[in-house]
Amino acid sequence: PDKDPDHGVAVETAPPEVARPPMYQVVLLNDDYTPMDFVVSVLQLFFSMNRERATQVMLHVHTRGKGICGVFTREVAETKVTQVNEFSRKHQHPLLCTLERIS
Ligand code: TYC
Repeated sequence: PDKDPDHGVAVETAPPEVARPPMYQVVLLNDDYTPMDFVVSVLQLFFSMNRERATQVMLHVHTRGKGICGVFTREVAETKVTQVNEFSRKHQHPLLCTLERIS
């Protein structure tokens, strides 16, 4: 039996090419009716933000009109958008979020 099967020959291979998937921002939109507390809860529930960060993002959206909740691959971003919009409708609030492709 061969106790040194590679015979000491080093073969250098090129590093594997790994493609980065397209990324999508989930963008939250302001409206005049959704209570601030509800928006903060949504950001905590669906985007794993702590209360302090969720409040910052909510106030940014409230004053600037829209804001980024997070950046995800397409399937994850689409799922977040659907979950937030269905949750808002279920609670009878007009809160909307959308998806924007980046890079
Ligand atoms: N503008 C809303 C209010 O004054 C609060 C709000 C913030 C609503 C962010 C939506 O994405 C939003 N009650």
